[in-house]
Amino acid sequence: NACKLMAKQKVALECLSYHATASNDATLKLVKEDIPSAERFNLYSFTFIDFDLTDDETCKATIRMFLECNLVQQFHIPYEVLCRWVLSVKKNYRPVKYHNWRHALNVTQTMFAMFKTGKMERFMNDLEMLGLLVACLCHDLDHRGTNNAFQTKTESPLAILYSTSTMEHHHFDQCVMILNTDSNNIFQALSPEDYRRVMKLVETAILSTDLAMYFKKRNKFLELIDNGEFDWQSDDKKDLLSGMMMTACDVSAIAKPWEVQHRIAKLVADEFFDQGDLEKMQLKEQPIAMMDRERKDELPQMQVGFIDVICLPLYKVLSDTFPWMKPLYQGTAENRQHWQDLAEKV
Ligand code: 5BB
Ligand code: ZN
Repeated sequence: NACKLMAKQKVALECLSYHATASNDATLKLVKEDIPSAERFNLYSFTFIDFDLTDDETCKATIRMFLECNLVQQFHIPYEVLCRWVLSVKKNYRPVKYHNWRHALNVTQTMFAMFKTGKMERFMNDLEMLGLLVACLCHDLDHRGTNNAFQTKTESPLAILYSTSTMEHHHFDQCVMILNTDSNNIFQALSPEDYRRVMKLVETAILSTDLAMYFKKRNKFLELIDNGEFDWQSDDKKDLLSGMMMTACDVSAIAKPWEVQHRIAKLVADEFFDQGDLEKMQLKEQPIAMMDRERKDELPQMQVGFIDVICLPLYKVLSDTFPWMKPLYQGTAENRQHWQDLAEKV
């Protein structure tokens, strides 16, 4: 445990040089500005796209979702604190190719669209909706563009601190750190009981974005569905449902219109290749196919595999159980065809 303490110090020092909360100037500027309507941002649609939004507008879109769910009023979130928190979260994403602030926004927007257009709101109370939106926005905080296996292989301080779900634990830590920073605590008006509950919810939701957790939860979820479950009220059942929804949001780029999916897949691939380069140079190791630039021809086939093994089964069970989620299944099935066509061309 002396080891863990040292690791924790290293992580803290590393982060100190990077972490920053939003400036007062930026916060007050955002506070004064108008927040455009949800329609203007296309927030209710599963085909929302962030490409044409400025950084400023991405913050406003985020705030619009919290307003639209009535969470600001319901939980007495001071508006200035909400603005500062959104800016701080944005600031604590790194400019990596895929796991950046834009990814966080897209994941949050899919959760919002699931609540509203997907009609999942009826299974959640207000505190759970607040927790899930916060979890989505924070779920990849301080991502370095490298995965858990890389942390383990390089014996990074983070891997010493957390041996499983390494990065996900760190994302949650970062989330807590921002909330605990002056005037960033959007949960400040909550009762101690609600505060504890929402933090637990956020933690469970962020940890469930580890793919390893997803496979564990998926089997339990399928068992419930097979037993004809339709009451999602108990805490452990809602944990399962929330976990499935988090993963469904996390990979939802796969369900976007083809041109969008194609462009995002390139970003994912580029980030994987960057890790592969690090493995070649630092570790003198041969990276797996997915991270090997030399094998980029195999990308379409890998996307088909990703869709068949992870995405389609998830969207299938969700849309069979909750019919308004069908657009996610539909979009993914269409993209599968496109990737399959490309795979056969080579
Ligand atoms: C994913 C699991 N991994 C441990 C081994 C590789 N697989 S994979 O074969 O399904 C795969 C997925 C292979 C290549 C991929 O991308 C090539 C560009 C992907 C892939 N992953 N494709 C995507 O469009 C996306 Br989005 C992702 C998600 C990356 C983060 C994974 C987080 C999963 C949360 C449940
Ligand atoms: Zn993510």
